[in-house]
Amino acid sequence: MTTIKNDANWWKTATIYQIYPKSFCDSGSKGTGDIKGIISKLDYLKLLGIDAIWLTPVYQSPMIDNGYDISDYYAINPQFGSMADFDELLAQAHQRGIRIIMDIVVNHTSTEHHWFQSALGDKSSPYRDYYIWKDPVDGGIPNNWQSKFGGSAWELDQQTGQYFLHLFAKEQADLNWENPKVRQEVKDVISFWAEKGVDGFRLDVINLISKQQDFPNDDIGDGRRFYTDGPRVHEFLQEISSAVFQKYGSVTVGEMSSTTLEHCQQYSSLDNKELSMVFNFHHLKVDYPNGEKWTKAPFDFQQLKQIFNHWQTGLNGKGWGALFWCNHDQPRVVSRLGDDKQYRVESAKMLAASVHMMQGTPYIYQGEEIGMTNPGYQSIEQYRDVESTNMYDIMVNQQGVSHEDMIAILAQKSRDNSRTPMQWNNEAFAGFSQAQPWLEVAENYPQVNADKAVADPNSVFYFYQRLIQLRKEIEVITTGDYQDLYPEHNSVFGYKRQSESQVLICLNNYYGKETECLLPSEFDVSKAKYVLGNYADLTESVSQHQVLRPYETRIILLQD
Ligand code: TEU
Repeated sequence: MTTIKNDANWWKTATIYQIYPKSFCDSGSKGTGDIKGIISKLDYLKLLGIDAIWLTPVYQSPMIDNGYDISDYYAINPQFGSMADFDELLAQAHQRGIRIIMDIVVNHTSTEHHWFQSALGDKSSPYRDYYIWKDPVDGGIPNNWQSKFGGSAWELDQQTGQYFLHLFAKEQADLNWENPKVRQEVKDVISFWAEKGVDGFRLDVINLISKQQDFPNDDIGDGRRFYTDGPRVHEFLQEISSAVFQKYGSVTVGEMSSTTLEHCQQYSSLDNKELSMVFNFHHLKVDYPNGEKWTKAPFDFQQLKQIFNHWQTGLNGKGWGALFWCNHDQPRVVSRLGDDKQYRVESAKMLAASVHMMQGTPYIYQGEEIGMTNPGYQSIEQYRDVESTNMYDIMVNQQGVSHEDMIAILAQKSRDNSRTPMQWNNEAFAGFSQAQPWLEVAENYPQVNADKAVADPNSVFYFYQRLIQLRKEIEVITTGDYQDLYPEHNSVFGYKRQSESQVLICLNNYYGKETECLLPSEFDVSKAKYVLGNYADLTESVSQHQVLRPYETRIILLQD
């Protein structure tokens, strides 16, 4: 039996695997995944070699936003199983040396939460001040702030005539963090899960919790500058951290929406006063021309390199970042930046190496390790995501975008691209469930599935397994500084990591055509060796002149 090592910094050499339970594995025939299904796949995850699981929300929820609308923080949604199932998952994972990180959504609750139900329509409710209420301005909405899912961020409470704030769906009411009782509730919730033995927490949109209290109209934007990295956010995080995270030794990762490097240096500062590490999304906006997500566009390669450079150099020695391409809100990276047809395997591996060799903690989103692709849905009826269906309505029915154009945009940008059922094998419904799944399986499951990947030594799966091992074997991957070697190159993304005793170079060709580059002249190729690549025939000796084949990646190590 493997046990969990008691090492406070375990997460600096760890790789974390994200599970979206609704789409991972159905132990029965509901068409939706569950906790028992996850337990049945722990050996698969052990083989991959991951250190921890980040479990997206499994709490009681009406599932308007698939669990990011929590109606009871202390209960498991029966759709996923019972508290006994959860306890079993925790025990079984720990037995295999795998830690569990829970998703905590405390910027907002579901409007079905009993706090909100009591607050709605009753100004004298003890829970009224748990939420953010404003009187109408000029007979209408209090300001022009926009919901992240489209439309106004304010919804009218008919009975009292006041509006409540919802930065996400109207069924997700923002909590009022100015109220100390709310902060106490949050501490209680997190303590409950920490007491159970949960190892850490992923904090949903945690940099949005502190709103500028005059709630001004935003003449130049959608309001985000008045609540992103807001006035009291660091104070609030320090309060929660000293009361709970530090007490239990929990690892924490904050999801930071539209944040800045300066704020992230503080959120994840090495003195551990706030959080262990941060997710930022700037590198995933390189296909949002002028910041616009809802348009079909190629990605900006130069911008991608600049963003990585900015964050890698800026966090080194100051904070800690999460390394990732995919999650349940992002399209599949092999479809987005790679070639999901001719070079699916090569480009999936190259993209993996490009982020796994950086400084930070890598996250793998379910299915990424077998190179799963976007499903290429052709009809609006195939989508389930609240953001996608809202945006379809706004853009097609209100803004006059054509149905065909919107279908093409959704096929590139929708969050459902990553939420399709995990492809386990070539049986019906990809082995995800015995019944029709809640969201259609991608058609390529007979070719792209976990069984096939595990049986093939050259699969994407074993490449990820090797990357996870390398992080534990080669110290410079964790500690080294970062330098972009070819900032001007139009197809190579190559960087150098350097510590006192090791130098590692990671070369990546981001395109389907052969290209070349020169290793830096001070790099002594006679002492260097290839550690990993995605083509079979890498020679023993490393040459200064590097010719990279389509989507080729090469990891080169030099040590004394
Ligand atoms: O997401 C936060 C968030 O702002 C986005 O990733 C969002 O989905 C995207 O910008 C929309 O274009 C988190 C969760 O990861 C997401 O699933 C939830 O829907 C959201 O918070 C609300 O809880």
